[in-house]
Parts: sequence; C-alpha cells; structure tokens
Amino acid sequence: DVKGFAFDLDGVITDTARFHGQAWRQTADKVGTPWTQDLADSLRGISRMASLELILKAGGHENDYSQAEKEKLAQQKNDRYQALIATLTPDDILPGISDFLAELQREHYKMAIASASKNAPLILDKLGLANKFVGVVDPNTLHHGKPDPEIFVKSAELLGLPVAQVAGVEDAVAGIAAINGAGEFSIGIGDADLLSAADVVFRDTSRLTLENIKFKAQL
Ligand code: B16
Ligand code: MG
Repeated sequence: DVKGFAFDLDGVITDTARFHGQAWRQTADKVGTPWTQDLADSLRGISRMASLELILKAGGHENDYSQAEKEKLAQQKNDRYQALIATLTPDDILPGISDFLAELQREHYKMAIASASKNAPLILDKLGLANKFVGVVDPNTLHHGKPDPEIFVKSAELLGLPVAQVAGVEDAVAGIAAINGAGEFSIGIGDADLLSAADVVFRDTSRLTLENIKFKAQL
C-alpha cells in the first residue's frame, strides 16, 4: 500500500516553467539560438546545466563556450530566474494542490519533494508550503538527473519508506520514467498520450484526490 507521496515541483505544485522560459529566452538571444516553444518544453524537468547545453546545441553553439563561460551564463540565468520567483505567493499554487496536500496530511501520508530545482526550498517558502513536506531532495547530492531513478529513490529514503510504498507525481515524460525506474507508483499530470507510461494520468492538478487515484488505478 502507498504510504507516501513524492512530488515534482515545477508543473505539479506550481508553474515555474514560464519563469524558466523567460529567463532562458534571454540566454538564447545572447548566444544566438532561436527561441521556440519546443525548445522551452524540452527544458522541463532538466537540470540547469543540461538546459544550457540544450540551448547551445539547438543553435549549433555547443563548442563555442568554455566551462567558465557556461557557468557564467547559467549563473546569470539563475539571477534573472530568482528575481522572477521572488514574486510568487500562495495564489500561485496550482488548482487542487492545496486541498490534495491537506487531504494527504489528514490521512497521515508522508510527503517529500523530488525536484531537479536547486531553488525548490525558496519556492516552497514563497508558496507557504515549506512545512508540509518531511524532506526536499537536494539536487546537489545527485549524480544523474531525471529520467534516472536516483531522485525518486532518494525521496523514498527521505520518507523512510520502501519504494513500493511511494507514489510519485510528475508532469514530465522524463519524470515518469524516473518514478517507474525507481519502482514507485507513477501519477502523471498532463497529456495522457504523452504520459502513457504512467500508472494513472490526470489532465490537470485539479483532479488530484485520493478517491480519483484509487478509481483510476482500480486499487
Ligand atoms: P534550477 P522540476 C526543474 O524543476 C525545471 O522543470 C527545469 O526547467 C529546471 O531547469 C530544473 O528544475 C532546475 O532548476 O535552475 O532552479 O536548479 O520540474 O524538477 O521541479
Ligand atoms: Mg516538472
């Protein structure tokens, strides 16, 4: 039986993708990579440096920058991003999430955050959600990003539960692959065709209740 939940942050708890997009767009302009929606979408769930590499590659610039220059570009993006997330308030929690977290708390489920974002603690603080979670996986301790299962295996350790008792909630294809690879129960948020590898999929976060999960999973 599931006794704990590991939540992705961006796209599940709140929509920070729009801020990542705004901040990366300026990087793309600077290096001369055309900005497209496909490029923006490909950055979901991907780490900061891996995102920069994708932006450079999309414009054929993968060999044009030294490691030090790349670190500077990533730092400048993060400065812009942090200025944008400073405006977050509890009103930016995605629909249904506050009720779902309250329901899980009432039913004594344990909750953790499995986000690739090094800014996750800051974002949770801005949303007023920091005290809901027993732990936030520190991406600095990870060797591999999503789709590698490592982050979801770590989330089970933080929850103090075997992976078989953990459900992961994700909006990214790479995130669902990571949950499945860890041996956890996978809940997708978004397009059912895109996230077909998930055990259950909801079109958006407003449908997320224990009853709906049990109904869909026929538990
Ligand atoms: P940071 P998630 C991910 O969050 C974002 O989807 C991705 O676009 C971002 O590059 C990554 O966090 C790292 O974020 O630069 O703040 O460390 O979906 O894993 O919650
Ligand atoms: Mg996400």
